[in-house]
Amino acid sequence: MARTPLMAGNWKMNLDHLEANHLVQGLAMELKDHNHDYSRCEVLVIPPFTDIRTVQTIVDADELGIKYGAQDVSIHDNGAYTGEISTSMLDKLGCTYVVMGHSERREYHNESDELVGAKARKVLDAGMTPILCCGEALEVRKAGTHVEFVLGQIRAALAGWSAEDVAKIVIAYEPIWAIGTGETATADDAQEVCGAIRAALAEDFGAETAEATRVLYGGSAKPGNIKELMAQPDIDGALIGGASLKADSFAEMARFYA
Ligand code: 3PY
Repeated sequence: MARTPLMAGNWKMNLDHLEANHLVQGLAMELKDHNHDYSRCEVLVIPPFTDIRTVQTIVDADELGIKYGAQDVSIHDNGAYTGEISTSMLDKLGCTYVVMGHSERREYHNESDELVGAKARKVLDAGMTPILCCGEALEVRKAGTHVEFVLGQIRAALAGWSAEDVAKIVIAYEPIWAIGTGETATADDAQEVCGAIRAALAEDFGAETAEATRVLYGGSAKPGNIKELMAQPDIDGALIGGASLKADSFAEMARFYA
């Protein structure tokens, strides 16, 4: 079965609810003006928690094809966890995707592979799709052990998972040295790791699962490099930072196939 490409905009800690409103309206307009075919590329925005309700209202009111999700989630259901947000809270707001293990959370919040795996499990059990991030730092890349490192992150997070469940998740490869630096991995660099991820999924969970699981590239993806990235056989979309904050750039990336 062919994998549907996914263009996901990670807004990080940017935009208040008024700015979110403006961006989503602008994005919807851009996509509509170009007759965007959502069956050829899913479009997902991932705002801060405080903007989700605003995004939901716009998307529902105009029955837009744009999907929305969250940047993180708690592994707890409810209770005394100050500052945390549960899967059921996100699900009730209509979120369909949740990111976990972004390198900024791993670095600033000491998130381990095991915690990232537990978050992915929680999200899947709540009926949403996890976007599990992985990626190496510059030292690891320079040492030439990046493939091993990234596969280690994924294998630790997905230990004990069934092939059926793995096929439902999205994996996002984001080399840390390419995040917010303007440096992009070349399409060949990105394909090397995304291809290795798919080969490891085939080895661990079988060819059918590897064929079904979507693997995204992230890290300074922009309109200027998206076509080349999307031409790679194992890249099924992108997790986009800065370029997703502008309606025209993001919409242009979602139309990579045009
Ligand atoms: C980036 O493109 O910089 C990202 O971190 C996307 O998640």
